[in-house]
Amino acid sequence: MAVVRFILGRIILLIDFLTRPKKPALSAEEVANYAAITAPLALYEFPSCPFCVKVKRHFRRRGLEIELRNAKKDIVYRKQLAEDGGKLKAPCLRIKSDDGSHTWLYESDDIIAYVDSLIGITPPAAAH
Ligand SMILES: N[C@@H](CCC(=O)N[C@@H](CS)C(=O)NCC(=O)O)C(=O)O
Repeated sequence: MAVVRFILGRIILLIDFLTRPKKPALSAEEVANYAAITAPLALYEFPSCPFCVKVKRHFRRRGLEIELRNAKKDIVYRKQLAEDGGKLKAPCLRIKSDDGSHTWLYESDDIIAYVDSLIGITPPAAAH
């Protein structure tokens, strides 16, 4: 099972590499603005997890540089994710508040919606 997971993970990384979305052309002001917005954020990830890859591709598509923390390899990040976040599950976005406390946001779709909301992009209203 571990071998199958390993091979699938490699395939996911290869497909991601071959089809990686282009970064948008941002003005210097947008780059500085986005850097300030994303400074309090860190994405806890398992690098070959398809949900993590989806989120990272979205960051790239938007031109967002968000710190990545490999919770598969790094035992400190792994412990933080499990104990402070509450679940050893990825992706998870750690959001630092002004008072130094952290909020942990799980679910790839919620992370995508959250970062979009930070840069003023709201999802289209659902059709009725
Ligand atoms: N619905 C979640 C699925 C995330 C997920 O299943 N991640 C896997 C890695 S690919 C995981 O962390 N599994 C461990 C667990 O569920 O406890 C999302 O979209 O983020």
